[in-house]
Amino acid sequence: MTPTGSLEPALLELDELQDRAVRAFASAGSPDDVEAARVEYLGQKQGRLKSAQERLKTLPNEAKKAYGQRFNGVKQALEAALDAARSRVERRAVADDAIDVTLPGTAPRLGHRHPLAQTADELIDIFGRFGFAVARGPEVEDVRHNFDALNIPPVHPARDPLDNFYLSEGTMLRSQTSTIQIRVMESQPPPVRVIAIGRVYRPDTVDATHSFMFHQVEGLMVDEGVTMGDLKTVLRLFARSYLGEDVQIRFRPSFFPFTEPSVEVDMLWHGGRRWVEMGGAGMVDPNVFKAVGYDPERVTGFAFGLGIERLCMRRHGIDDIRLLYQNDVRFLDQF
Ligand code: FA5
Repeated sequence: MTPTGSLEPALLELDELQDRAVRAFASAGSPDDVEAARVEYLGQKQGRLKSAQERLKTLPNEAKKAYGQRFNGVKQALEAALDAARSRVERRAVADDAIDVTLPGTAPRLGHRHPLAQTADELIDIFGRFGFAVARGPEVEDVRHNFDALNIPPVHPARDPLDNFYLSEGTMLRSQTSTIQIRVMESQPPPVRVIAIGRVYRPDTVDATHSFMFHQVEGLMVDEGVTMGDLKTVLRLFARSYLGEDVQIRFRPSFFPFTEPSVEVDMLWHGGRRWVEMGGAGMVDPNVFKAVGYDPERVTGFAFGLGIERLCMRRHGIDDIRLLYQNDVRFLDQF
C-alpha cells in the first residue's frame, strides 16, 4: 500500500498502470476484449485511470504538478493504445469476410446429358461407323408424309383419330419417324444410307413400357442389290455394339404397309428369358419407291424403326419408362 502523500511510489504506480494497460490493449483479440480493457482502464466510473486521478487529491501541493504531468502522459498513452487496438480488430474482421484466394475452390455441380440424349448420341455414333448419315424431319407433319406416301391407305386403322394427335386440317404430330424416309428420298436420288432420330407422338395409355411421346431411330438404306440379309446384318451388328456381344436378336414375320416383307425385331440378352420387341423393319415396299419417284425395278432397300426408350431401358436395367420423364435428379444422376 502506498503511503498517502508520497510522490515517488505514486509515479511508479502510474508507470505500472501504463505498462499493464498497454499490454492489455495490445493482446486484445476481438472487439469484446478491447471493450473489456477500455472499461477496466479508461472506464469513467471505476476505471483504473480514474482511480489514479483521484490519487492527485491525496498528494501534497508541491507534488501535484509532477504527478499531474505524468498522469496526462499515461492518459494519452492509454488512449493511443485503445485506438490502435480498435483499428487492429476492425481490420481483422474485414479480413475475415474477405475472399481467401489460397483456399480450395467450391467445385460447381456439373450436370450431364439425359440418358435418352446419351442413347441418341451413341446410336448416331454406332450407325455412323456403318456409314449412315443423320437426317432430320419436322415433328408437325402432314398426312402425306405420315401416311399416304408410306402406302397407308385412307381406310387403314393406323389413321384412326383415336390413335393420333391430329392438328389442323391435313397436319398432325408425327406418329412415327418413317416420315423421314419419305422426306429424304424426295430430296435426293439413290443411293441412300441414313438414320433419323426424333420424338413421335401417340395417344397410347401410359404404363411401364408406353408413353404418349417417345423417341424412335429410323434407318433407311437404298441402293442397287440391297437385300434382307443386309438388313439382318446391320441390325445384328448394331445390337451387339449397343447391348453387348452376348445379345441375341430374332426376326418375327409381321406387317407394315410400307415394307414387304416386314418383320418385328426382338432382343434377348444377359441370359434373359424374355424376348423384348425393339421395333419393326422390312424391305421398302415398291409403292413407297413409286411415291417418291424412285424406280423399284432398279433399286431395293431396307428400313427399320426402333424405340429408343426401350433400348435405353434394356441397356441400363430401367424397368419403368416414366422414370425417364419425371426428371428426378436422384434417378438421372446414376447415368
Ligand atoms: C413403327 O412405328 C414403324 N414405323 C417401324 C418401322 C419402320 C417398320 C421402318 C418398318 C420399317 P411400331 O409402331 O411397332 O412401328 O413402333 C416401333 C417401336 O417403337 C416399338 O417396337 C417400340 O419399341 C416403340 N414404341 C411404340 N409405341 C411406343 C410407346 N407408346 N411408348 C414407347 N415406345 C413405343
